Amino acid sequence: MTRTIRVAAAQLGPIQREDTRPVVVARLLAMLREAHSVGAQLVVFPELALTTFFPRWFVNDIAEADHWYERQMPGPETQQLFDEARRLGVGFCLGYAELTPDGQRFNTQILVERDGSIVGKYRKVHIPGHERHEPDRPFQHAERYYFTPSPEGFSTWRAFGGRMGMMICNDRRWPESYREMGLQGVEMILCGYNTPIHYVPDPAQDRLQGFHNALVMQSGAYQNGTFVVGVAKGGLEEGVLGLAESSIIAPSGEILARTATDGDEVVWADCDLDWCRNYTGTLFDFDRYRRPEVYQRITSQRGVVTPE
Ligand code: CDT
Repeated sequence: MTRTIRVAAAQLGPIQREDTRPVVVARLLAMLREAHSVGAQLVVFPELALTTFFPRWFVNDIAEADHWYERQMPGPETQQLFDEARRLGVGFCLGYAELTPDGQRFNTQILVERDGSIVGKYRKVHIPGHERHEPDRPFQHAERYYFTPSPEGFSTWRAFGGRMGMMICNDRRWPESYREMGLQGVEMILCGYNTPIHYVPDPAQDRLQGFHNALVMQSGAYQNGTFVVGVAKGGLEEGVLGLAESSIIAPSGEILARTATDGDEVVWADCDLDWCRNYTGTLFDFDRYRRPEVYQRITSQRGVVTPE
């Protein structure tokens, strides 16, 4: 019996500041239906999929930003997505800004099963950018002001007939993210992203954004014998160009499907989860070949310490 899941990457084009939740949810619903019409069982949406990427603006009083966050999930404006998922029998993964009842702010992603139930919630671990207003920048990337880094780390969930994991945007650049899930037997990692093409601290990296995006996700997939589904919010959003190039990557590291535009676009691939064993049972048989006893710096040390 094969464990093949047809997964869709539902890339979003830009969401402008004035776009309301109902307008955005209608776009998500259209892609959910399109993915269902081609037989997808799971639809992956990007990071912060309900709003524009608001950390590009700074507000002195963070309460002024409360309207970008969800206090409930599902809430009155997102309930429709859950209802439609249940009606169609298609699951989804959705990124959004979360404001908890005790006032904590997280960059969050949920996994919803085909019956409309939430099976997993992940809060972003690696928060990039800066904490304070940097007026000399052409645009802000103040994620470290708007979001608390999750203390919960990386989990995996049994769902869609396999073991699923989640990470968000900047997490995909860190090998620890994949390995934490690899050590839990992950078979498919779902990752939404918002990646400005212009990297303000070092513009020499701008031309490499697409290369680095593929490099980290393809190597993370291969080195951990897992599928990776990377889904962008791309295109020109409030004057800032975001990388598109959403992709579905096999445990071999090969790209199975990739978007061709930087707008709303659905691409899909059939993912046989048993393919993972070809890697986790051979070259990357962790139990046989890993050497955690000589990797101690990885968890005991944060920054670089140069030996004398
Ligand atoms: N959203 C997000 O995490 N974006 C980052 C941009 C890094 S530059 C501040 C990324 O890694 O793509």
